[in-house]
Amino acid sequence: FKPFYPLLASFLGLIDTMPEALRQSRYHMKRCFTKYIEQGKRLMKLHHLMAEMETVIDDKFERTQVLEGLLGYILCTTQEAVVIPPHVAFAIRPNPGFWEFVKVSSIDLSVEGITATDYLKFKEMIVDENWANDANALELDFGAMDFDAPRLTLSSSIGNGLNFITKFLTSKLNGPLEKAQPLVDYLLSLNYQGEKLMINETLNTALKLQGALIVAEAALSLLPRETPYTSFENRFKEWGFEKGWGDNAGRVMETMRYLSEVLQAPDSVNMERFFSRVPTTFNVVLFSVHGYFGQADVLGLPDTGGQVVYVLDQVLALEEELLLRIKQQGLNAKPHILVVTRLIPDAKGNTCNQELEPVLKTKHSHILRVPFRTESGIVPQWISRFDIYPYLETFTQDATKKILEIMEGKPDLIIGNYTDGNLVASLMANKLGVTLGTIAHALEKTKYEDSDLKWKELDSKYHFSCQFTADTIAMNSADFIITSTYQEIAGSKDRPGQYESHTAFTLPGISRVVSGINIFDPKFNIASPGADQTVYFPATEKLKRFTSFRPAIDELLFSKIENDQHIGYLEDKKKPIIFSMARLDTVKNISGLTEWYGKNKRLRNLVNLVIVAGFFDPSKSKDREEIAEIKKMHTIIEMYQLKGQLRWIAAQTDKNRNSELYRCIADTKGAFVQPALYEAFGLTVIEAMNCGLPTFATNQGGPAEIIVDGVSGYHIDPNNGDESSNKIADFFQKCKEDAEFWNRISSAALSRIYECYTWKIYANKMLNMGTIYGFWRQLYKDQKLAKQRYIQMLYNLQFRNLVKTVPLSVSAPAPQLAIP
Ligand code: UDP
Ligand code: LCN
Repeated sequence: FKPFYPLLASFLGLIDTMPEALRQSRYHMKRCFTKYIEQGKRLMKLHHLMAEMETVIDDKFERTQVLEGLLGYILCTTQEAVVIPPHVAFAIRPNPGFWEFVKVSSIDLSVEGITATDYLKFKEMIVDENWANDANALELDFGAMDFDAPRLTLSSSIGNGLNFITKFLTSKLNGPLEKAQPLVDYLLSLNYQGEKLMINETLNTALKLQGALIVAEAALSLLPRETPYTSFENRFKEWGFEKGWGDNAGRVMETMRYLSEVLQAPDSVNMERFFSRVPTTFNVVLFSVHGYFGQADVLGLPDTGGQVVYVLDQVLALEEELLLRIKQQGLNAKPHILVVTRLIPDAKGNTCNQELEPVLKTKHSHILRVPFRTESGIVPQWISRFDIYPYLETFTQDATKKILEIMEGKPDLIIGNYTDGNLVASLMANKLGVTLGTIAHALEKTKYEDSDLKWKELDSKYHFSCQFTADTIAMNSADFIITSTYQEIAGSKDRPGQYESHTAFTLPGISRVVSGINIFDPKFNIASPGADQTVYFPATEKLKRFTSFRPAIDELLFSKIENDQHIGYLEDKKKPIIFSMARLDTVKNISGLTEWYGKNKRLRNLVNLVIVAGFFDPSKSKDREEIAEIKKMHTIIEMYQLKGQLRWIAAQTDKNRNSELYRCIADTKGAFVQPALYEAFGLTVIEAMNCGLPTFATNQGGPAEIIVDGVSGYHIDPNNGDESSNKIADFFQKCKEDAEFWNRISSAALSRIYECYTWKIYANKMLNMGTIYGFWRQLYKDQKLAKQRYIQMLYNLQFRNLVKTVPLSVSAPAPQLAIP
């Protein structure tokens, strides 16, 4: 994005105004900068800058003056600063996606605008001077491949790529009819198992197509709407039309009208309508590689959380939408969705050792499991997602072979999930020339502070050198990227987004990524997941309720017995329950919630607390973080004497029973609390709201977008426990005073879900993406190819070497595979 920076600089005028700002409080600033450089080379965050400013300017009024002035604004928009005496370089982010870099001299306070490259070099000086000064250090610049591709310009449009592309296509096809030729060529390329769809060579120019559409529309207008396509199929074929326009005269006429409008004078409404009718997608491959990936008894196993739920629900929704579309297109085709994951011979009693397993509640979808293979044979054991890289290349080859065999040809769409799935999906899509969508769920980079600069410290444990390179490869290979929320891409006013953090970063000694991804690229699309509404439905839908689980749930919640399923008990069973359910990771902050509750007498008087998480015996866990959390929970329970008011239930794997548990909590007029320190999306929030539970969820991450604070639920600040627990207490106090209040929040939560967070909305958007980005990649073929070549070089020369640094897991001889 090099040309972008000067534009932004003049637009915002930051660089021009900084000397003036500094002049305003020159004396104080001089002292501040002297303080900043005092400790030598280091990286400072905004709160460090502010804290040190406070120690230097002790007069509150003067400080306020400095902070209220322009310099204050600049400092407040600083994300980080690099101190290399006598200079301090600032990375400034005035708005989501907009970055500026400036260097200030602490000697004369002179200011210089610098490029991202220079800023990164500055940063590298802290950890590796040789690398920073190496004139030939490897720089990755994906922006250099962008040529004339259109980009969004408004922060507010980020994540709305499909809409932008549709508008852009409109202008691209506008003008003389010949400009629509790429669309004609695209339609000519459509087929199902070799059989042509939509049009044949008779209509190989836009002029011929336009003429034929007029004739066809006139003929259709004479037919009753319900006339089946088969009754006029032969006549249409003679004119050059093939199947796919619709199942009856009415639908065919609508589809033809949309296209006629587009050919006459393209507009984005008709363009979108037309593309949503085009039959392009029948076979879909979804990669979700690390496991355990199964349909039962896997949740709660390491690395196995919401992603599995998401992918399985996605399959149901996609198949349903595909079946509907195919029927409406008048085709006999069968959609086939394959979820491809790794086969784990040592399956711990679940089905992860089966090669092919039908996806429950679907007609044509399967889980395909392909084992990891090394020179010594099949890898029998589970492998952490952080250590998975050495197996992925062979896995891709084996999986591709198997997929082509099962599908009897190439898929129409490939979707990756998480770093490993996205990398494998990229390799396969690049090889086969298939449209590719990627989904991250949660990118790891922003979870650990300065994880790029300090990669060497973390690499033996997390292998971030592989992960960040793989993520960069996948993001740039993808034709479209699906995110669950806006913040995932572009963060918030104060916090950069997960994708945004890949704009410019550095792995000293490996590569300086001067432009890793551009979040203004229209490939980004927000399509939020939902929850399976046949399972997660409101507590008020009494007839549908899964009543058979009631005795078990009663026992779980209210029995006084302590065993390996539950500890603690609820003395006063009449009180409403606040409920939370998550993996027992530090980031989920379940122990934080327990402590807030312990400390807040008012809250303890109003409600009981029920937690579903992990297990109670630390010796049962292999995960260091989880062990620490288990111990912390026991300490808190003891310290605040919570038994009698708290029930801690071990991780629960039955989704039907869990849904009834949410509803039983709703019966107590309780609430769901999601207190995570950071949550990428938060499926439990969606599940709870679907069951009509008022929900309090973290303001750090996705949930802040799902809930409109004070309307459809509440935001809580995980870093301010007192404020959060009081907010929950205020709610229950209010519910005591106004019997209708609970119902109002419950209904608003449901309305919010039905408007924005359903799988139906998701599947519809996703299939439209498959079609429109499929056309888009044909339009920008040359650019796509250039990028692919660059990516291939990066993969071959860089990534493969990084992978060699990841040790293979020690494996016992492979046991017999259980292939049905
Ligand atoms: N879950 C579960 N049992 C548990 C904990 C969680 O079934 O003991 C399910 C929960 O219902 C949700 C998923 O696991 O469907 C967790 O997804 P979320 O997005 O909340 O978090 P993640 O684990 O992916 O970080
Ligand atoms: C991973 C996470 O951490 C959650 O926030 C998401 O809800 C889940 O994946 C599904 O996308």
